[in-house]
Amino acid sequence: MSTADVTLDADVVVVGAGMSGLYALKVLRERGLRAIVLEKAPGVGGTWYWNRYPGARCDIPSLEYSFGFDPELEQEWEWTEHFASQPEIERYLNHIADRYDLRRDIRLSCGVTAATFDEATDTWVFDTETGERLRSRFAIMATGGLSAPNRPDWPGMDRFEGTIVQTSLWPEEGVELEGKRIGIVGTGSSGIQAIPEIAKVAGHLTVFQRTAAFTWPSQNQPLTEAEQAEIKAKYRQLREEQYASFSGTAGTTGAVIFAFPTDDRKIRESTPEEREAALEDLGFSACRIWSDTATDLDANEMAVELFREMVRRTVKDPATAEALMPRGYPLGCKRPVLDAGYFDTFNRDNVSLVDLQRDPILEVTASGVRTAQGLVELDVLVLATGFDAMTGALTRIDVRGRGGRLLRDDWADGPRTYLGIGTEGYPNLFICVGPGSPGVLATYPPQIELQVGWMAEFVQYLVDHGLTRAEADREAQDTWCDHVNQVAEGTMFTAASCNSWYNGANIEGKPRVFLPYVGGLPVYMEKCNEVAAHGYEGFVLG
Ligand code: N01
Repeated sequence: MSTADVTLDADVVVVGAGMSGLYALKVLRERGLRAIVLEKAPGVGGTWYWNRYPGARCDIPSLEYSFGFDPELEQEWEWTEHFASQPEIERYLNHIADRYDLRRDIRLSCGVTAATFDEATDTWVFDTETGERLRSRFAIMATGGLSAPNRPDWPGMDRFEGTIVQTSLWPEEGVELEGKRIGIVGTGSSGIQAIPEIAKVAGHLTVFQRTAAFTWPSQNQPLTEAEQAEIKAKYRQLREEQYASFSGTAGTTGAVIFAFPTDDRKIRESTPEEREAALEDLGFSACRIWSDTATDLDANEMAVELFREMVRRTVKDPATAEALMPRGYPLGCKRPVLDAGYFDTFNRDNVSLVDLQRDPILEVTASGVRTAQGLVELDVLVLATGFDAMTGALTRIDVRGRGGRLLRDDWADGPRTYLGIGTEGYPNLFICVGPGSPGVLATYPPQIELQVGWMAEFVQYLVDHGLTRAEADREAQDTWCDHVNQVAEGTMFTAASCNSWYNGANIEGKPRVFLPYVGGLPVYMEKCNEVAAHGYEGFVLG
C-alpha cells in the first residue's frame, strides 16, 4: 500500500481527554485537521475526572489555572474560590467540551492498549479496550504527567475485607467514610489534602506516613465578585505574564502568602532574633524567604529548622510533632504542598499517626494493616501513594515504533526525548507535557496552549508540505537530554538526598532520572519556536 492510498480514521488520534487532549482537539479542528480523541475514563477531564477524593483541589490560583485562548470564555466563567476544587474544575472542563462542541469527536471509555507505527504507510494504528481499531497519520499522546497510579503491593492486600481505594481512582459514586475506621497511606499533595477532610467524618483516621512533608497553609478563600472583576478587567495582561513566566504563573490572584526571597537576605548571616521575627510574621513561610537556601545545603537545613519549629508550635503531642517534621532531604526538592489545616488535624482525638520509618507496614490482613508494632483495624484503606510520573502513562501502553521497538524498553534506563515532544524511533508521535519539557513544573493550561499549539502547527506544516514522516533526530535528542540534565544540575531537585517523583525515586526499580525541564517555560518555548523557524530542525522529515 502506498502512503497516499491508506484509509485514515483521522489525521490525528489524540490519546486522552484531559486538558491537553481537549485543547489539541480544538486547535487541530480549527486548522481543518480531522482529530479523534480516545479516552479511558467515562468522562472528560483527565486528572480532574479521576482525582475526586475528599479535599481534592488545585494549588494554582483558579483564574490562572484556566485557558486563555478565548477572552469570552474567560469572562463568562465564574470561579468561586481562589483555589478551585475538583468538582469546579471538572465542571469547567465539561463546559469547554460542550462550548466548543468537542464531544462528537471524543470516544469515552475507550482506553488505548497499544499504538503501533506502520512503517509501510507512515501511520499509527491504535488498539483500544473496546476492541475498536483506529488509524491516523499522527499521534498526540495527551496522557498526562500524573495519571498512572502507583499502587503498593503489600502482602495480603487481596485478603482485606474492607474497602481499598486510591485517591487517584476515586469512584464517581463516592466511598462510605462516615464513622468508619479509616487508614490512609501517603502524605504527598493528595494525602495532605484528603487527611483533614476525611478526619472530619471518620470514626478514627490513622495516617501511615513514610516521609514527613513540607506543606504550607493555602489560606484559600471564596473569590469575591470585586476580586474576580478586577482580574478579568486585565486578563490579557495577566495571560501575557503567565506565558512569559518561568512557571506559567503570574501569582497575582493567590490567597496564599507564599514568601519568596525579595532581597539578598541570607539565613546563614541571620541572627536568632531575625529568624524568630520571620517565624512570627510569616509562620510556615518563614523558611522560604532566604536567598541562600536554593543552592547551599547548610543554609537549607537552617531553613528546614524554621519549618520544624512551626510544626512543634502547631502539633500538641510532642512525639507526633517530632514524627511530622521533615528530615533527611532539602526544602525545595519536592513539589511544595498547600493544605487546609493539615498539621492541626493531628490535634484531633480521632486522628493518629504511624511513622512507617520506625514502624513499617508488614502486611495487610482481612481486618486491617499490620505494622511491626501491631494490627491497626480498618474498614477503609485509602492509598494516596502517588504516580509513576511523566513516563508511566506512556510506558503502560504498548507503544511500538520503527522496527517493532517498544517504548517501554527504549526508556528502560530513563526517557529520551527531543524537546519533551518527540522521541527517536517513534515517528509522527508527539507527547504533551512529556519528560524533557517543563511539564509538571509549569502551570498546565498556559503551557498546554503554547506547547500543544506548537504541535498543531507542526502537524499542519507537515500536511501542507505533503510530508508523511517526522521523527526526532538521535543527535538532536541527545543534545536536548544533556541540556535538560545540565540545567537541573546543582539545584535541590537533584540533591543526592532528594527522593521524589520528579526523579523517579518513588517507584521501585524506576531509573533515577530528573524528568522535567527546569529551564522555565519561556526559555523552553523560545527553543521550540526557534526549531520551528528553522524548518523543524532536529526532526528528520520525509
Ligand atoms: O503523590 P506523591 P501525590 N508505602 O508521590 C507515599 C500533584 N497533585 O498524589 O515520600 C508507604 O507526592 C510517599 O512516601 P515517600 C502534585 O504535583 C496536585 O500526593 O515516597 N508510603 C508519599 O508520601 C503532586 O506533587 C494536587 O516516602 C508510600 C505519598 O505516598 C503530585 O500530584 C493534588 C508508598 C505519595 O506522594 C503527586 O502527589 C494532588 C508505600 N509503598 C496531587 N508509596 C494539587 O493541585 C508511596 N508512598 C494540590
